[in-house]
Amino acid sequence: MEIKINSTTLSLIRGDITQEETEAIVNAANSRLAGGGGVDGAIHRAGGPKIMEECRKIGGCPTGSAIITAGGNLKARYVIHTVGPVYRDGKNREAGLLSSAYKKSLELAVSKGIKSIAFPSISTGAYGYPINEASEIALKTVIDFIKTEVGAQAAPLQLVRFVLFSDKDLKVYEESLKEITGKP
Ligand code: AR6
Repeated sequence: MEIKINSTTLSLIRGDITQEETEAIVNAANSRLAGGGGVDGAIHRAGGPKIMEECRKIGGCPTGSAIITAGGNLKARYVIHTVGPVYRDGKNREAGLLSSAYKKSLELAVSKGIKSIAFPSISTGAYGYPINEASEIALKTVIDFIKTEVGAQAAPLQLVRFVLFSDKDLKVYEESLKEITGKP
C-alpha cells in the first residue's frame, strides 16, 4: 500500500529491513546501543561489526531519541538507531516517547539530506507495545512530519517506507493508514 503526501511517498510493505535499498534504515535499538535480538540483532548481523564499533563510540541513546551510524555491509548507506519505549500500561509517556522516536529519526535523516528511509515497527516486539496503537502513532507522526517539515527542505525526503516483518503486522498498519487517511 502506498500514498503520496505532497511530493513524498509513504509506503507499507512486508519484508526484511536488512535487505532494504533505501538510503537509511532505522534500527529499533536499546538505550545502551548494545545490540540485542529482533531487528537490532538482524541489522548488526547483516551490517557487520563496523556498526557496533560506531555505536560503542557514541555510547548510548536516550529513549525517544536517535543517533546515526554508517550502514557497514548493508545496502543502506546509513543506519539510524532509535530507542522506543518499553510498554508498561500506556500511562508512562509511552505514546509521546514512541512518537518522538519516529520524529527524531526523521529529523536526523533530513538534517543529513537523506532522501529515502525505511522504518521497522518500533517497540512492538520485545518492548511489547500493542501494534494497533503503535501503528497509529507511527503513521500519524510520519504523516504530520511530512506535512509540516518536508515541504520546506531544499532536498526533501522522497520516500518513507515501513517494512513490516509479517503479513499480520502489515495488515494492521494498512488498516491504521486507511483509518487515518479516511480512504478505503
Ligand atoms: N525486518 C523488519 N522487521 C523486523 C525484523 C527484520 N529483519 N526482525 C524483527 N522485526 P523488536 P522493539 C520486527 O523486538 O520491540 C532488541 O533486543 C519484529 O517482528 O526488534 O523495539 C533491542 O536491542 C517487530 O515487529 O524491537 C532492544 O533491546 C519489530 O521488528 C529491544 O529488542 C520490533 O521488534 C527493542 O524492542
